[in-house]
Amino acid sequence: MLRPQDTATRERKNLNGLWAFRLDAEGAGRSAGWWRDGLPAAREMPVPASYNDIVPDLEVRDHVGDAWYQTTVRVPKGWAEERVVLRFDSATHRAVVWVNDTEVARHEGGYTPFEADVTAHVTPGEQARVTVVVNNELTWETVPPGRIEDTPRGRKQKYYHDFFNYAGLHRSVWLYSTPAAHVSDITAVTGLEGAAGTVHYTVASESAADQAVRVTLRDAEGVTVAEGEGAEGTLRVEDVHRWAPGDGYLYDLEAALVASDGTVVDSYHQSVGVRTVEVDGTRFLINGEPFYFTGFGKHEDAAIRGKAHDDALMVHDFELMEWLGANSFRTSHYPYAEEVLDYADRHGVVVIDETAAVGINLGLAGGIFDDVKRVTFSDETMGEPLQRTHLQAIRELIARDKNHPSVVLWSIANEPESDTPESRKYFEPLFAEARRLDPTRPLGFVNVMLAPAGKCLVSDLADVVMVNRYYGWYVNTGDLETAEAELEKELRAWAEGQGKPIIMTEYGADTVSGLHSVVDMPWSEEYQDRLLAMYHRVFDRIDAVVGEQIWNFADFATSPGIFRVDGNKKGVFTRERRPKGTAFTLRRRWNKDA
Ligand code: GCB
Repeated sequence: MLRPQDTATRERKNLNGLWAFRLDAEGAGRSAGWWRDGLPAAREMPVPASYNDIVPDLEVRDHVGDAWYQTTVRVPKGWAEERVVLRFDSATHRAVVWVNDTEVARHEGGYTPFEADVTAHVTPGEQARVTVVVNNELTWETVPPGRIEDTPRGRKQKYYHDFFNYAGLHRSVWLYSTPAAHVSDITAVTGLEGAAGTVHYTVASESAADQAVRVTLRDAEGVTVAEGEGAEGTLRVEDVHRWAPGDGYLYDLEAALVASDGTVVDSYHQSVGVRTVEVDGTRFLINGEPFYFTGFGKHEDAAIRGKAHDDALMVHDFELMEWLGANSFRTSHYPYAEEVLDYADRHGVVVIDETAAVGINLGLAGGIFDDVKRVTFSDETMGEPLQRTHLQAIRELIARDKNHPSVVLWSIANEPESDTPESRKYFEPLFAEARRLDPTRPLGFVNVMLAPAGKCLVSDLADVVMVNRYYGWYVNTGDLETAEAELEKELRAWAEGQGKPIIMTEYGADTVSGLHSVVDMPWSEEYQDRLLAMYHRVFDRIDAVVGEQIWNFADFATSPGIFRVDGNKKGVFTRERRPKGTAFTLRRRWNKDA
């Protein structure tokens, strides 16, 4: 699905702003037809934003069920001959959309876009009413999964992941136009042949028989460097400027649909970074050169706005990562806004791109997130329906992000159960589908401490070993000496057992900003600093370790619990993005000039 663009043949109108809003825990709106009659007793709600923290009311914060949004938009007069499309960059976790009285779209999954051709339902020059009901329930069939409990105080959402279940319209909403005949998808796969680069392109379109595809590749100065005819082909660029970590050089691939008389019917611009990615033994290669990941697991998370995309926050986070010398991050634990990947493309930041499949592990849940111990994979819990949703989530992630040069590795789940035959059966088809959809990128999942080297039955399906480890925090708490020995032993076992590159995708310690101690005291700033330094010593002793991504970039909101003090505090920055002491140590490790 191509994103809305302003081009010579397309226009877009952003629908962000204040919408009418109404929670509907009883589900009354669907039977009463609120899309027809308007939202009763509505309040105003910003889009994009999570609704949870906007209103100082626990009923809103902990709402379970439907939330209705409504606005009106005037369709530009000039779109009379055009195809008109309504697009949601995301709706967390699912939505039904109406334009005026007609249902136009339904979508499952909170972090990928969806759209509807609404040409037949709107009149250019006139207003249209847009209504969307967003539902935030997590069940055994959703990604991420969860469970709803009936309590005397109403329905309560339980889930098995460690971040707050923010919901609402988190990203932009667009109305946009395309010509009736239009380019509908572009795939660009790049390669290197010595100093030359290749761009294999495939352009899908809905077009008439006498219309042909023409592609033009321009460099960053706008100079044409290659041209092609037809829906598929390979372009060659001599002396190519490669996309590389720290050098986000992009070419512009214009795909045009051209009529037999030479008229350009539609034109779409796709940016392309020419680079290769591969795994060779225990090395992770970008453009044939070994790459070492430094950076973080992050969250889309901030005060007030929750999980909403925000350009100011995004640029600030990237600037802080650059200040530290971080070269990469993981989109833990869901696909981030597309603006984030665009920024990473332009700035040469490397991304591990993850689905929203987090919490597929009831072994972790017992006692921490849940009061009862349950079996992860079963007909009563996580079974085939979840697997189907997960497959769809993988398809939508790869379809959305396949052209981003910054994305070098897919992560198809975070910390699932992976040490049982059932888990292997669950994951085999997921790996197969991801490989079929994108044979060009390495593939992996993030392994949990409960399934260490030798016990994990899923890792051999992956190209890279990604592990989250908490030696010195959840185990060996306060004892960094034992933690160091245990960590080294396990990493060596992974290196010998798998012979693949290892990325430590999480390690860290909860740290209260301003708490100090002269001894190894968990929660203090010094303990975080010393724990990270201990991990770094171990990584530097093991060749197969090709990456270190600290948990977490910043403190973030979680559901309330006795393990969390106003959220998870493993950030190197506070939630307000103020540095903890360890930021300065990291800056010296990662940014050799600092
Ligand atoms: C993990 C999870 C992450 C948690 C983290 C923690 O392993 O992947 O979502 O926030 O541990 O701090 O416990």
